[in-house]
Amino acid sequence: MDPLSRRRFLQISAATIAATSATAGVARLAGRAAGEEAAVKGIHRIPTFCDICFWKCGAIAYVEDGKLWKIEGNPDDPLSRGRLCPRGTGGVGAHFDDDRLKAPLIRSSRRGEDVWAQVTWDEALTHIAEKMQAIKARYGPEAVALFSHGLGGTFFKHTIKAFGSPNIAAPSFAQCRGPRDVGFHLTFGEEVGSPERTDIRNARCLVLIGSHLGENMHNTQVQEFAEAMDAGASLIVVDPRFSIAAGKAKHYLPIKPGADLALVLAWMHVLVAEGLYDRDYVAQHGFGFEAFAAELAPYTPEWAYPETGIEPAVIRETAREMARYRPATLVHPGRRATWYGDDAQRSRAIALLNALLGSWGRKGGFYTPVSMDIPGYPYPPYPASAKGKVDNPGGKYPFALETLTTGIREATLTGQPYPVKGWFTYATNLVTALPNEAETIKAIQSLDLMVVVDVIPGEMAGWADVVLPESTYLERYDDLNPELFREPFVALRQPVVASPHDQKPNWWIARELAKKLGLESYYPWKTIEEYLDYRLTKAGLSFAELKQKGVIHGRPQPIYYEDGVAPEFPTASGKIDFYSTALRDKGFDPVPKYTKPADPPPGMFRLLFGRAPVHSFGRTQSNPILHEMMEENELWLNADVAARMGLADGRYVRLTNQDGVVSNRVKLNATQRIRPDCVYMVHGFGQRAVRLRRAVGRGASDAQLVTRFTTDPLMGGTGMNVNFVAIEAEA
Ligand SMILES: Nc1nc2c(c(=O)[nH]1)N[C@H]1C(S)=C(S)[C@@H](COP(=O)(O)OP(=O)(O)OC[C@H]3O[C@@H](n4cnc5c(=O)[nH]c(N)nc54)[C@H](O)[C@@H]3O)O[C@H]1N2
Ligand SMILES: Nc1nc2c(c(=O)[nH]1)N[C@H]1C(S)=C(S)[C@@H](COP(=O)(O)OP(=O)(O)OC[C@H]3O[C@@H](n4cnc5c(=O)[nH]c(N)nc54)[C@H](O)[C@@H]3O)O[C@H]1N2
Ligand code: SF4
Ligand SMILES: [Mo]
Repeated sequence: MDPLSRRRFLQISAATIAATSATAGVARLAGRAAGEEAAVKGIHRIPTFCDICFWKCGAIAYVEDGKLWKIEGNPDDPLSRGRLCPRGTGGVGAHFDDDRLKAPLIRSSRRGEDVWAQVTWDEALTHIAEKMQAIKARYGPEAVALFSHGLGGTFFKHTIKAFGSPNIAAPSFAQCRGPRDVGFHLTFGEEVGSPERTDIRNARCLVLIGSHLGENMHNTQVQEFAEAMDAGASLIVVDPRFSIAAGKAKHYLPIKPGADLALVLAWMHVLVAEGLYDRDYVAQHGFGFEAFAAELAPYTPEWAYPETGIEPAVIRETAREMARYRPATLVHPGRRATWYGDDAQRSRAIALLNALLGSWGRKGGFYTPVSMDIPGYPYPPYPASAKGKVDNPGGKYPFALETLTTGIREATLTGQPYPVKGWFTYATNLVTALPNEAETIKAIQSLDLMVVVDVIPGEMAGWADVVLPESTYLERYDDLNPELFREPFVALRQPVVASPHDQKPNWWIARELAKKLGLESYYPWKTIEEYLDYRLTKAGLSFAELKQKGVIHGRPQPIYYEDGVAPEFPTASGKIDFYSTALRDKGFDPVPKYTKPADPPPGMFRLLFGRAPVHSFGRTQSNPILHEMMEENELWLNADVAARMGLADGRYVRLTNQDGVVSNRVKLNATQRIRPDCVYMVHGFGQRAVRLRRAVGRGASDAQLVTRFTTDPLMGGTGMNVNFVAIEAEA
């Protein structure tokens, strides 16, 4: 494929068509025909940044007479560079959604039953504060845990810390990027972070191991991916499913699910055995290379072949391809790395492969991120907790870098190491985000208080005692975003329209709750504007200017070793740990070793899942615009297998997992684009919340079928690709 058509494919298939139809949907909701906007007079352009996922792309909202019209990328923003992904464009649907939560609710029946009383904010917050004080009096403040995902949780974290609880967690660690960040931390002493410090734009060879960029729509990465392809970069894609990215690959490796560590070990074996690795870089920065190299000896491509299904000649050829372009060869670390339970070691192997290629710190590999220095607000110190965190008793998972959601769930269920009696959840749907939903529901049923702050009446809200309706991101300020990125900048989220009902922004809710809890000294500021202005002024910046532009840029700084960044490796040895004494000292393999994952039982398939370009997790299925673009998910099944089973493409099937859980009906996509030993679906569908009228019952839920998980012994991540399903045609 020539570079131009490659680019067109990416942009058109993944972004432009979807974005165009999103614009049409917006126009319909706003009561206009698409394309008329140029003729409209008196439109205000208000910069802000997106919150349909956590990438935080800078955007410009167009508003006329207080009515939201459309949203586009802010050309001045380094993350969006003037373009939003289709979800971002469809984000206006979040404002217009007629199924939104409109006022605070208190349950007037048993948990899980749908009987509610609408109350005032004062009543709701008084009720919550009383319950929190009762829990504190009986069990201590640590018995209230906060689950919070994304920037909007900043002020809730502040209130809960002031209350005295250190138990604050997000699924983005133990259910997502945790193992990756731990694997890289153990190797280089630093994490990959979000946005990932991947220099995709300048990579001359890009290796994607299950990172399905193009379906995984993290905007900057997808744009840089298209640029790298334009520039003729060589692409190697490893995925049991022929993803959108695989369609652009020079080498597509349809690996047996779960065997990636075997492949990476074999690649490293070839690089070392053939002397193709970056000897100078390794000699200068590496620790324990000899011991590492000795461990690799048995992992030949011939050994890896039966494990991975990838032929030895292909393993050698792709290893040489990576060596050809080093150090501008980027082996992407992935993002949702919670696959099989050996994930931190697999991620460490990916880190080591990058180390052999000399790509960490180098152009076309991993840059060193920079940010603007914006001082925090000076609050009183938080009370110290005598008990400490509840999630990881005795440091059971010694390399957990963040609090474990599933650890808090475990403590809630067992009362060990101490009881947890209140859950406060902000912008996270634990019923679908955590594996084994029955455990989550059991934990919720044991609580004295369950508060959900959300924008829609989703599944989590259904389990709450108190539901607090938040203003959407288009209707509120959030904290500043001085992003760690390839260039320093600070961005502002600000309201572009008013909330349509009695919804309130997070900062207001968190502050009012703190006041009810007698913690007003933690909120010396009266309004969020005052808070933002204080921080910006301390940094020598202007709030007025940021409001007007949405983004203020800092002075460019070097981001590569070759441009003067000093290599620093805050690891056990102070160098790149090819051999990890930190792991050895805790009884783990100092160099990753491969263990074979279990095969599916006869007649069953491994359940795999991922993203669709037009949806975010389970949070957009009821957005009127994005719903129209994709109403339900499909089940990918190998076409030969489907034929053998007598299942025609397009018919509806149901899945039963190894524990007897039966899915909703889901449409079959019989395709050659997937291996015969696994099936695949997009996460976030099959919702049961009846108040989400558009989403309820559409498609099947991977989350309901993920009853099993394998916990990563290093850091407590939950490997979720370990479930098997049987398929039956719908009667
Ligand atoms: N089975 C399975 N489990 C998974 C995954 C998977 O693919 N499959 N993916 C994993 C990954 S990678 C991640 S990162 C996590 C994600 O897990 P979560 O962060 O829990 O994602 P969602 O399930 O989409 O839940 C987000 C919730 O926030 C609400 N929300 C949206 N906007 C706002 C807002 O402005 N304010 C408030 N207050 N609420 C808002 C949504 O309505 C929704 O209820 O899930 C993990 N778990
Ligand atoms: N549109 C959109 N984009 C998103 C999100 C979203 O909700 N919507 N969420 C964002 C978030 S928080 C995350 S964490 C990322 C997740 O996206 P990624 O980290 O890119 O991918 P995963 O969800 O880990 O895995 C999905 C891919 O891995 C493949 N796969 C499954 N098992 C294996 C295996 O054993 N080996 C290999 N090599 N491949 C395998 C699947 O076929 C699929 O292509 O997406 C981000 N981007
Ligand atoms: S990647 Fe898309 S959904 Fe996520 S913040 Fe950017 S525009 Fe919004
Ligand atoms: Mo994630």
